[in-house]
Amino acid sequence: MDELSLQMPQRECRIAIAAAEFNHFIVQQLVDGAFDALKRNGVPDSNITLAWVPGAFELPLVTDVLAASGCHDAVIALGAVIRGGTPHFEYIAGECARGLAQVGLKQGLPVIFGVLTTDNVDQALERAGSGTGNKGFDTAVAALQMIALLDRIRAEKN
Ligand code: INI
Repeated sequence: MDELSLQMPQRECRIAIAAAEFNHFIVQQLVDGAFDALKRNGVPDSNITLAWVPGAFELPLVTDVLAASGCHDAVIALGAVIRGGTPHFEYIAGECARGLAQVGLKQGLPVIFGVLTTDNVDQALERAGSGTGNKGFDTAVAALQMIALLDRIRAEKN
């Protein structure tokens, strides 16, 4: 059996983060969590590109451009879509998730979904806290794990 377990990359990594400005007070905490996880796993700030977009709806396009640039090993998309009284939430959250999934498949690069979709601000804050309760931190770990996994699968193929 050839088991490919989750590991950290054995090489230098370059990471792009696309972050939505909407609900900035939450998204900034996700960004901080992602930077923390990347630093703890040996990725220097100089290897990280951070691009702010107006809202979650804009994340797929900028993620696509970052992924296509060839300058990054993974793109992390961070945002916070919070349910209001209208169907707006479903359109923004749905299109954002769909668009990001398409970018990853099209570009063959890990695109990591770090967009909170919550019913209220309290639920979002719970997921943007410090340490292990921070989804930004988790997405950065997932990005590195995916880079390592794809490296090993692609090396086996060659
Ligand atoms: N964008 C978000 O990132 N989160 C939200 O909760 C949100 N709400 O609720 O409207 C939101 N809207 C803006 C949207 O993402 C676009 O920036 C805007 O529609 C311009 O295209």
